[in-house]
Amino acid sequence: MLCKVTLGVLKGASKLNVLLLLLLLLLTIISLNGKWTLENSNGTLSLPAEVPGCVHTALLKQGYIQDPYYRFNDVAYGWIALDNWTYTTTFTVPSDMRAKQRVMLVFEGIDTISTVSLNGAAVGRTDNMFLQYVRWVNSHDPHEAVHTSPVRYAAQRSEAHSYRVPPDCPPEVQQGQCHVNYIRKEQSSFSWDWGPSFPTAGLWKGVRLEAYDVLRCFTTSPDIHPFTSGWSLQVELQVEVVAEVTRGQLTLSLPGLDTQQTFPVQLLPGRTRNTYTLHVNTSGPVELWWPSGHGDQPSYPLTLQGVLGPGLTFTADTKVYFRTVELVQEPVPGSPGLSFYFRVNGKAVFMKGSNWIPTHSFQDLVSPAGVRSLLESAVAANMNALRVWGGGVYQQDLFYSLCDELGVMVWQDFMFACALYPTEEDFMDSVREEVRQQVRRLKSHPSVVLWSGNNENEVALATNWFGIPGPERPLYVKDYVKLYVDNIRALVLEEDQSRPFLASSPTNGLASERQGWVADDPYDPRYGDTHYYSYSRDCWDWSAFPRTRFASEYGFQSWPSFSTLQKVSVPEDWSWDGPFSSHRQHHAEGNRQMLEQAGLHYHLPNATDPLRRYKHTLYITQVMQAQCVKAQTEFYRRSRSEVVGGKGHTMGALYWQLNDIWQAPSWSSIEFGGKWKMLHYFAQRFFAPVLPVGFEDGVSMVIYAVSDLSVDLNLTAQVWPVNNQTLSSPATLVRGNSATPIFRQPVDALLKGCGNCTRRSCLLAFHLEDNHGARWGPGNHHFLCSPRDAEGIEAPHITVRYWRGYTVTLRSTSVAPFVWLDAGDVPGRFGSNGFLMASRSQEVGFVPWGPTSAEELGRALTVTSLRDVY
Ligand code: BMA
Repeated sequence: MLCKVTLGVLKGASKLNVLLLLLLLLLTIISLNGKWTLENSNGTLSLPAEVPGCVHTALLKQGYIQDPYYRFNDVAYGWIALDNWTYTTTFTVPSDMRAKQRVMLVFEGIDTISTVSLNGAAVGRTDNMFLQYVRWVNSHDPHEAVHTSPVRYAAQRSEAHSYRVPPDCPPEVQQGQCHVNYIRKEQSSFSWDWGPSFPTAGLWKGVRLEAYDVLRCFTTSPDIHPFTSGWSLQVELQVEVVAEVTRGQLTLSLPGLDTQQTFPVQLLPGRTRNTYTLHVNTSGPVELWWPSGHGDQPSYPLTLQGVLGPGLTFTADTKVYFRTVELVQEPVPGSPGLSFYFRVNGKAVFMKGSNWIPTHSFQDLVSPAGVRSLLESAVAANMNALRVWGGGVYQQDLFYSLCDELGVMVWQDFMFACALYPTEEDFMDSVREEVRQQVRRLKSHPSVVLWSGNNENEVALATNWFGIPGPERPLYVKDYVKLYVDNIRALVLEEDQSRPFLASSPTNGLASERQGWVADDPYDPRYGDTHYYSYSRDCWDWSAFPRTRFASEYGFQSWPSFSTLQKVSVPEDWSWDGPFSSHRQHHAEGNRQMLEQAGLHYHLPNATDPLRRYKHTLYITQVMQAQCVKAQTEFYRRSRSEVVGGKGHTMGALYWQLNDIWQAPSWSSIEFGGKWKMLHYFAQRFFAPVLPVGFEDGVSMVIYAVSDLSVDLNLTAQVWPVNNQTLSSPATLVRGNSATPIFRQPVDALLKGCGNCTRRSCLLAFHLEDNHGARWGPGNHHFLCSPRDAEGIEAPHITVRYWRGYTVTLRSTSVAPFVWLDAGDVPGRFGSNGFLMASRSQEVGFVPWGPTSAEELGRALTVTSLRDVY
């Protein structure tokens, strides 16, 4: 769909409400956000359209289409992406603005292929949704218009290419569009294995006019450099100067650190970047930014004041944070490979978290509150890191500011995923500009700890995903190196030396580099990071997991809750085998895989009432997912301090995936709309700073104490129930930042010790305690058999009582595994869930996210436990 932008005559004004940092006196700004007119190619549709926005949301708001997420609408509305669309607005500019020497038209983001014209004359052409476009509109710079939809454009580019750049099309089950790798646009917008195909078009970010006489400052980006005896701050001032040569001075102040310095300034005409190094006064302590769980996130205000002659001043305020980050790849004692971990402020940090995908198909519908809620949910689940995955979009500024404030480390991919890419010159030019702009925009955020070239493209080449014949392989490897190494990496190193760069994920890192950037086996657990998925192997068997240095992706699918699905479906859709269930499932065989994995350990739902059975099936997929990801994550966390068979020293666990783009089955732990799945409650526990992890090793039951704390602890494992008594391990020194074996006993002996216990009638619960009897971390448990084979799980009588607002009290007459509270549509989350309840009462708090009442919660609340499903 062509996104052709036509602007009217320069007259009149509306005031701008958005501006990043700067400027006084020098710049006049008019926002062109608001109502534009949108028209399709043959003029049969003409409607008001909000900017920022996109064609789909404009059609939705004007009632031309229903909710695109409703039932099968994603396919029904495929026509939108095949048409060409024109956005038009008319505005007037006040005379004082017209009197300025320069008038610039600034588009924060255009999605994607468009020609921009002003008063009928083309002023620019766009082909990359990740770019900000700035056009000097005093003179005309006509371009030929490319009138095509993103889908048609991608097809034409592929057609015109001298050789095939795979994949051509997504798997059929995704019902998506082809050749997305030819267009610099959100790659998942043509469909993904968790998302619909909505190839959007539109002005997805703001539009404004800027006018100035002498100088336009467009960014300042402080960059922190530690040096041996202190800290220095590099402040970059990017300016566009109209006057001949501008001289003056610039004062940089960090009042919180008693630091101020004035620099002589000489600005040359045109667009330049000027760097000033401020040496921070370190006579007092500089407080460091730490990842969540390791310390606070203090910031210092920084002000810039420029004086460029009488009456010509500018000021800017921003925040700076101090931290260092290194990606450590060095020999590991007793192991043939290299380590792979992040050292922040000199401290090795185990990364705990997940992968972030686009939160909506229509970026203009992403709300700040939604972004905040997801990030707060991540931190509430004890995460300290998120990977912004390369098939989506570079996130909005707010995302990174919140990550700074919350202590979330960001592994930032560049937006290339699961494909090979073309490298002809116009494509590369566009990519180079994208990298430059994004690095400049984001590099002042302490949260961003890594740049990474792409998602899975090294492994796609190495393991030949696309069946490239041997003799042609060098051509594709050459393209790969050209794109990610010779261009992206080179640019990143030029723009930002303050954080590490990786070419791909997964990768062997330095070892991949030595093999010409494409390793024979990028999944080698002894190097770099790994992605590991197996849906058919029993996820309770930890020996199946790679003992990797760093797990940057792993996961299992589940379905979202009934209340989430209900919003986009009708009663006839509520069956596991029906068309709706297969339509929403974009991962081939996904529904079958979920039930097969669940069937290994749980009874599958067999209620005669179809709706009850459907709801139980959704529930059982969440149970399966939560328990599988728990098993895998606990394996990674307990592997942090040991090397077994040359493998180990795992220092990261980022499961796939945090959030959803729509209401459908996926690997997420949070549903579209923000509701936590069972997995997210589990994550809160399995990512706890101190955690007991239990597993069977041969004939023995083993418990490790995992600690992310800086302090050492003296702990015992309290294992229960054995003969109705607690069994204590001897006190063991658990060092900070380590995983320490603390308990080992043959399972047989444990069972003998408890009288009539068998694997089927008994499970082990345990927690950690210090010598004052204080508990450290959450309790944990270990199943000695599958719940499916367990004896004596009775139908629990779970009664719910409320009192004191949102506190729910549950009572159970017997042990009830996987108790699940669901508050339906009431937005909020439970404080902590007792998933394994003994016959005692338990209080669970509910944290509402909006106005609600205890009565409303009471009406919505349902309780399910494993025994209910069979
Ligand atoms: C990965 C990701 C995504 C995908 C996920 C689940 O490898 O990078 O491409 O959605 O697996 O299949």
